[in-house]
Amino acid sequence: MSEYRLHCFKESGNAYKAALMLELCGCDWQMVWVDYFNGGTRTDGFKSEVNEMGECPVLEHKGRHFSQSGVILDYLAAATGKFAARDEEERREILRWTLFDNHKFTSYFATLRFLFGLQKTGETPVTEFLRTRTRGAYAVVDKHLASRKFLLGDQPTIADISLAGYVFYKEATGIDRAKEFPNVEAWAGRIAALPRWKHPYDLMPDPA
Ligand SMILES: N[C@@H](CCC(=O)N[C@@H](CS)C(=O)NCC(=O)O)C(=O)O
Repeated sequence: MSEYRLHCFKESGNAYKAALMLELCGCDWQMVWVDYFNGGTRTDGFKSEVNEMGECPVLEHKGRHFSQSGVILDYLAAATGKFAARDEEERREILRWTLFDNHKFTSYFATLRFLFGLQKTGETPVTEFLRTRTRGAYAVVDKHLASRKFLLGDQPTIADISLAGYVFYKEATGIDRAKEFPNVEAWAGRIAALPRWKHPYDLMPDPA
């Protein structure tokens, strides 16, 4: 058995944050596929044995379970020493961007993609609301990245890995990222150029 086990599925960008970190750090890890689209995260067994919150990702390491991608990234940064804060100020800055990501940057985009790109709801008041909120969050990050290579400066940290959760999926959202948010587009290219980078659909394949 691998040192790390990650409960995940390929469509989950939140799970991708953890999978990408494990892969970029060269960790010995394996995926435990979760059948999310058939209710796999909502069963009593999953909630009692894996994660009471009923969500992926969940990281197993040394007999412990960790949920919430931000916590998993923090744990792995401490365990590997990679993509970590170098001082207290950076630690707070990583926390600031990770909270913003979980509340807005990932959250609105992921819900919009789920409805519009995967469930194919078509245009509804909800998708219009989510697209407006996504554009607002992306504009904040685009402006911040106008003068930096990565969120904290020249080096990527777990803050970048958190915000990168959903930026490589291509399902329709009605947003043209390259045109509307060129700095986010360029930053995503820099993440994809990191050694060992893989697309979420290659990193977390469905079981054979
Ligand atoms: N803030 C959480 C979000 C996790 C989350 O929303 N996971 C989704 C998959 S992307 C999930 O498992 N949802 C289960 C459900 O809604 O039933 C994190 O960053 O880990």
